[in-house]
Amino acid sequence: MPIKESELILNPDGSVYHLNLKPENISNTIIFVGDQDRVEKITKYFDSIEFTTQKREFKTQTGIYKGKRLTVISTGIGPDNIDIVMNELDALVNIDLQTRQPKKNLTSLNIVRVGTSGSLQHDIPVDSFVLSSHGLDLTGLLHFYQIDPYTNPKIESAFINHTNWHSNKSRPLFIANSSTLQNHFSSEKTTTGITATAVGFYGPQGRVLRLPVQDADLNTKMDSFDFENNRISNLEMETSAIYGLSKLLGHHALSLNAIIANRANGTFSKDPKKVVENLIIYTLDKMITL
Ligand code: R1P
Repeated sequence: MPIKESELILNPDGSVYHLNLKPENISNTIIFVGDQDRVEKITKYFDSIEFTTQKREFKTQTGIYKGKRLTVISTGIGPDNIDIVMNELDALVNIDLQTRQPKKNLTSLNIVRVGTSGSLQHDIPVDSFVLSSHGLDLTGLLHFYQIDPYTNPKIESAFINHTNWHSNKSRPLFIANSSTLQNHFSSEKTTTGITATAVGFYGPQGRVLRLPVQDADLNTKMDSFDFENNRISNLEMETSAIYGLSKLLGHHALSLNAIIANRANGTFSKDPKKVVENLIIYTLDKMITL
């Protein structure tokens, strides 16, 4: 049965609905950024750019960096956008858009997020790079899929007990990165840790302006969580969704984070643009040999 028009929506030119992309517009090696203005901060290093499009917060450019064809896409903020980006990218490579049937031979994309993030640990300072070993999903998104085979119940139960996690909130999930990409991108310049992914910027990350939060101690409890020497290093809004959907769809994913704030000691980078720039250059140079 072909996938119905209401489920896989295509634009009149045949491109996928939100990303405005056709299969030929993307490389199998993709960089995700949050901010659409960060796309050109990456592609300004390219030798050539063959394709550019933007719809809403989803800006895409594809080109050549030192002989390697790469695509850079902005995902906007949050896991809800990741649901759109991952499903539509997968459709581009793994569904025949003419027949609306899944392909027999599936393609695995390599996806690396270059993000900004706040550290939760005193000893992971601003201006450093964190490579996410796992995404700790606090968003609930992945429970809408058949995610069980990719979860880690032991560490999840330990986290639930440690934080006295409220049963009204969705069960936290620990989802691993691609070990192949971890091996390729880790170095003495990166600190490896678990990245917690929140579903919002304020309450879900413990920021109080006028609204009290359900658990005011959650960040402190995350900070002190330690499961067999695995610590939660940082907090942002996309990694676990990228990891979970990549596992489900058969893609390889890694999240690299420029630490611009340290929530444990209250510091903020004096030059956040510089640390992001440094991470971009680091990532691009590793991409060449991927
Ligand atoms: C919040 O300000 C945004 O910044 C962080 C969070 O994950 C969230 O998307 O990442 P990006 O700079 O990659 O968007």
